[in-house]
Amino acid sequence: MAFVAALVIVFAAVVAAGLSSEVSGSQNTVTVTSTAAGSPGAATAQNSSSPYELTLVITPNSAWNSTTTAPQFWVVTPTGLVSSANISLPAHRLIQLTVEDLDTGNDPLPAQYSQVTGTVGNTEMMMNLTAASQNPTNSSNYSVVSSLDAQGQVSHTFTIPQLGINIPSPAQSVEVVDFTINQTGVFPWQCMDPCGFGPSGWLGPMSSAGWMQGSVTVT
Ligand SMILES: [Cu+2]
Repeated sequence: MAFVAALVIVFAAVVAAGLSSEVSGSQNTVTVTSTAAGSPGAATAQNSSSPYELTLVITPNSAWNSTTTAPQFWVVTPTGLVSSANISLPAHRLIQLTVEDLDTGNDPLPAQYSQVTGTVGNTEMMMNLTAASQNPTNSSNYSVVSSLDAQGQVSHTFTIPQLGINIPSPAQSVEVVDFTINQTGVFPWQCMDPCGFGPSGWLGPMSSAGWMQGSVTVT
């Protein structure tokens, strides 16, 4: 139940961070508790004896231009959202990544990217935001999964191909995973679910840093 309790805190942070203005008074406290120091460049700022925490949020309606919106990955920090174009992570240390997918639609994607890979157990803890918002202490709203339905259950992925890391997320969900990167370098990250523009879905956000791709610098 401790993990469920932790996810309830994450859920509270999601609400505080973006879904509701009613709880703005508690935003500072909640945000610091669950998303501390995920900012680029802050890879060594957290207590190194505990997991390094990185929180990403996918906003569904960022302004692509004056007439078009698109989904966009952001890094959540105690002081707000910052670009996901360049994400810093520590090498040789357990990383706990939370992906908050606030998007509302799913798109088919290649089956291999519906698998959870590169995480502890090759699994992710997945929270159904809709169900959990109605019954947050019901543990059945939090499931550990190793794969999703490639045809109808994936909204986006956070994928680092060179590291074998693939984390698929359904619309309106929160994922929590643990992984360790035992090398240093700069590695591209990419959403593998064609959520952009054009016939292929790969134009626009899918090929733009800070939207559906970017780089991860591991030091
Ligand atoms: Cu995407």
